[in-house]
Amino acid sequence: MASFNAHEKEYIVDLWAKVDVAQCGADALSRMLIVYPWKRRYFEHFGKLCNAHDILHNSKVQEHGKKVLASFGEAVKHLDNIKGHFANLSKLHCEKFHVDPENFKLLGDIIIIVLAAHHPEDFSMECHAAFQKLVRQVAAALAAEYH
Ligand code: HEG
Repeated sequence: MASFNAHEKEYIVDLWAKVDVAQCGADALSRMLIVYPWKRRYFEHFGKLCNAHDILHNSKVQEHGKKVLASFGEAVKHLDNIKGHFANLSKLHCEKFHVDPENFKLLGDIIIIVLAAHHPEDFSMECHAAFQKLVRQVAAALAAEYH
């Protein structure tokens, strides 16, 4: 995995310090479930997810979105070992949650959109490029233990 240079690290760490993980996490997961309704099947045990209203008012979606983005945020603290950091979580998604790893790329793209929407002033070309690299590396790390 390509490493992050000092500038990329700075863009990532600086923006991340401003991110409201609960709000952006809930926003990212809700958007995925609204825009791609067939992804709802992974979360059937969260209760009613029939339409956008259900999704936006489902407390389990909000909690899980926060959990996922907090976990994503751990990558910011482990920029030099993203693959190692996510090895166990990759196994869990493969063996227990049976999530198709293509979804990690999709959610990564949605996370970028949500971060840019919440922090438009910060989202320069350089900031975008650094986060694009980060979401790709997290997606690759989460897919790494699939067999
Ligand atoms: Mg996953 C559980 C992190 C993408 C579906 N996800 C979890 C958990 C974490 C996590 C920390 C809790 C693990 C545990 O119980 O020990 N997920 C995580 C990250 C990312 C991601 C960091 C990508 C950035 N997850 C993801 C995607 C899907 C998905 C794209 C499906 C489309 N995750 C999923 C499911 C569970 C988790 C179904 C179990 C939820 C539950 O029943 O509580």
